[in-house]
Amino acid sequence: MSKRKLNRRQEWRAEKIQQERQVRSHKKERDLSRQVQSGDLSSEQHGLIICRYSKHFEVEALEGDDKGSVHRCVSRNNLGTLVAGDKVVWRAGSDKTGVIESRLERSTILERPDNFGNLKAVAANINQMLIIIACEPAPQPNLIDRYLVAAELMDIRPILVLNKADLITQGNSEKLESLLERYKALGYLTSKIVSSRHRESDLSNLPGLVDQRTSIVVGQSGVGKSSFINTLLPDALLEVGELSHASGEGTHTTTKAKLFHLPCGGQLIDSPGIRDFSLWHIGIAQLQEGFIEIAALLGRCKFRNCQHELEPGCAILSAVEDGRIGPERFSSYERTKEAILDQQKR
Ligand SMILES: Nc1nc2c(ncn2[C@@H]2O[C@H](COP(=O)(O)OP(=O)(O)OP(=O)(O)O)[C@@H](O)[C@H]2O)c(=O)[nH]1
Ligand SMILES: [Mg+2]
Ligand SMILES: [Zn+2]
Repeated sequence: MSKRKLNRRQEWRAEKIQQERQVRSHKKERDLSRQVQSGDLSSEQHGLIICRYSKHFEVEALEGDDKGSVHRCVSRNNLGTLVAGDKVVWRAGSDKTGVIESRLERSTILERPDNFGNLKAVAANINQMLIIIACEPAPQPNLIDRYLVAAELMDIRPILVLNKADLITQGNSEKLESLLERYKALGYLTSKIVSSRHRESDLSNLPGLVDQRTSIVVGQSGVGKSSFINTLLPDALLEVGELSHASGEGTHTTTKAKLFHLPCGGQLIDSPGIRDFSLWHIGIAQLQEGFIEIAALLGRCKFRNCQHELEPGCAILSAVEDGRIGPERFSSYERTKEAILDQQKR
């Protein structure tokens, strides 16, 4: 079969799939309207998205007699992406089902580009980011910095949390301590969990940091994000995966962001560990704002359009030279800048 013919056929198939989708979506809308008219659905109320599955959502009732119960809901068409943490208007149906009618405005949204460069929402209305690191898989400072940039740009508080402290040895402690110290020196909060695998873990300093906040738990696959939530909330029963024997990396066990309530009043959102939290969607000016020690010096260079690369009188390069900006952070900034510029050229 010629390539052209194959392409036509593929086009026809894509069109057909599109038409079928439209028919299905019209039918769904018609059925939902019929259910509302026949009184099968409750009046509108506020709800919270706990988790998004491929075709439905877990929605928690935020008001009424049913407050706190979780319903399996479908959504009306054209609501855009709904993610864990989104507040919605919905109607309850029978047997813990329901229909999402609209989404309320978000205070924050964490987004990241997927491997194809499309921006994907991860979680909404968060006001804190717990960046989990561990001795294994080994921390990637550039990834930590990218998360920090995302938190800075969202204007939410990041906390660096060292997990798997039970695996800290004389051999690896110095490196981990100096990594944490670097971020502490920048003014970031850091915390240590003795072990998220053992119930008797010392998590006592964490509640103060997480209560009354909605925190997204992020970090490389395998650092123990889900284990950490299971320890705080044994009923969460999140799936936990061994590290790969071959690579020592995590095996991408968690695939969906999911929200949990803490007894102390806060919320935690577990998220899938990713290989590369890209920042392709932001500009260089935003990147500079996200590195707080660089942001503090913006506007102080001799030339107004200074690129902080080779220019004389550059306030940032001179801070790198005399150690006010650490070499690791600056090279991390340069690496991320290159990645963003590379992506923009494509
Ligand atoms: N020694 C030790 N192992 C831990 C600790 N916390 C988690 N682990 C182990 O680390 C591995 C990965 O844990 P997960 O909780 O699945 O990690 P995750 O960050 O949720 O990984 P993804 O869902 O893939 O992003 C599992 O084998 C856990 O048993 C800890 O505090 N100490
Ligand atoms: Mg997980
Ligand atoms: Zn400069």
